Amino acid sequence: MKKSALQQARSAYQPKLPQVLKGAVKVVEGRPTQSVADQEEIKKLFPNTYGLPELTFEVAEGGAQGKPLNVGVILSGGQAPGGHNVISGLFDGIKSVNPDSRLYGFLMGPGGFVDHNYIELTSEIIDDYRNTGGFDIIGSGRTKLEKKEQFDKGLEILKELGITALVIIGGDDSNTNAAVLAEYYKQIGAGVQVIGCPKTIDGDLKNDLIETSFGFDTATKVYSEVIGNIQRDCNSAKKYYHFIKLMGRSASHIALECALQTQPTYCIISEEVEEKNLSLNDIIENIAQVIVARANAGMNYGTILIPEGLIEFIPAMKRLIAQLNDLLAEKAAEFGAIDNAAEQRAWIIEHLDKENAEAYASLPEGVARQLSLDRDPHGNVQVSLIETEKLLSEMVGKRLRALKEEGAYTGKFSALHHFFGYEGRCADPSNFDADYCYSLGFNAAQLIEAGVTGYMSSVRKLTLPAAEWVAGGIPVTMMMNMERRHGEMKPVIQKALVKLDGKPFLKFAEQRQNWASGVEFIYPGPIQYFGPTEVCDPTTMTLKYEHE
Ligand code: FBP
Repeated sequence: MKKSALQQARSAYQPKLPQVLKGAVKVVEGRPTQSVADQEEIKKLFPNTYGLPELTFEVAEGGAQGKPLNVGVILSGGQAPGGHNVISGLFDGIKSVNPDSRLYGFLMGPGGFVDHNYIELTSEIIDDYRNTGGFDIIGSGRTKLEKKEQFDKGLEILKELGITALVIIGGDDSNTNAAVLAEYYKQIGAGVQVIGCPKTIDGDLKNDLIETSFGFDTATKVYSEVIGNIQRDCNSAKKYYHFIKLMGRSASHIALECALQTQPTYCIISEEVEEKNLSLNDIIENIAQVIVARANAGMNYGTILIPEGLIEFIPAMKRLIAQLNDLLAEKAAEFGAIDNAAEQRAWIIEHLDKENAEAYASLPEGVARQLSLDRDPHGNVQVSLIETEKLLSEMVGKRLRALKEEGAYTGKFSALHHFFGYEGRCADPSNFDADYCYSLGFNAAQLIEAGVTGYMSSVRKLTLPAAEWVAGGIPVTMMMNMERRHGEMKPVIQKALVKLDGKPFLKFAEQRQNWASGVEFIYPGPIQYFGPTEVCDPTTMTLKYEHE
């Protein structure tokens, strides 16, 4: 494989591990856990893996060599920087238990597991991917692992290869599936442990014991770099409003973190829109008023950050999407038989209740159509395909024209559009993500050695130096509640949304008025891998404020 100069230099980086994982460990059991909600239902669905205790590793004396471990690994869902380091940490971790341990990677996500497509990950392969971005070492996919037939089919290949533990690196949906798989294998006595690792740039897989999902740090630094560059361009030419949509399917953690890093003119936080019961028109009016005030002060330029998931948080849209989800799940065949877009639109309007039909009919055709297209395999609307940044700028432009006619606006409005998502998902991991991911993988090997199943690898106290990080595991069932998916109630990991009473949001809310009325842009610049620790190693502002 041909490597860039940076890649060559970076491959020599030795990720930092928590001190506790550097030698033999002992397992300390904490209190038995409860799911975050719907305890009785979740307990019934997970009789073998519900209520397990939290686990923490502590340094042990001596430590004999363990038996070789045969482990399988799957990368599931959207890419996130650091996945390769989870795998290299896992590899080094199982080799530290016994040098004869073996690691198999299932290709292109959970589909590779079901279809028996795999490779053995040797040290030659692993060494080529240390500290690199991307998931290309084995590929990723979004096949939903949920049916007994898939579990049984996967078990055949695990048995054939002598694999007794499977590590699933994924977001909330994939770790939900990991928990279901762990429960099933325990129930049938398959002799296979299942361990999850918290991955997603979206940052919405977190709680007290999973302080952040991996990839969030790097992705937000990449987006902040480019937002900063745009802001400098904007401040130089002073002639454009940049509408910048940022990835993050549901929660607005990415937008909030980027706002804290770059201090844009305006940033929408979806969770606040929902809390304040704002309509699309309210959002437009708020942006238009900021633009009018800036024009009065002689500024016809600025940056506006828009979270990708916004549409689903506007209460009227949320009700519409919920009914659409059920309708399209229940009458999939009938809807699928209509092949003309205009007739599909008419069919939908006819089948929705009055309020939702009106909301649907009022949307620009492209956006309405997006809402009725295929869901991803987990039943989610594919919000990354909806061009919210264009929708908002068009509506703002229209409102400003009306204000101009009334004589209430005298400025000039020129808009440019950007969407940052895929640009950051495969970036080379920052030092933080390189260290965190390697530790998560190494720690997963210790959970396997401890013989547990249905746990997620947990490395915490992340604002301390890596040597002082705390390592252990938390039962995945602890993070679950019941939610409606594809028209049915299902156990799923509860998404962690932006907390409006949390420090990161409060810090943002405290400053945003100044950002809107002046020019307080920050230009963070690119991720640095070599240099002083205050430049190379800081965590996200979100993590910093959450821990203050
Ligand atoms: P995960 O939840 O699987 O980590 O993926 C997150 C994400 O990057 C979202 O931010 C985005 O909406 C979605 O994936 C895009 O999906 P796809 O990769 O299928 O285009």
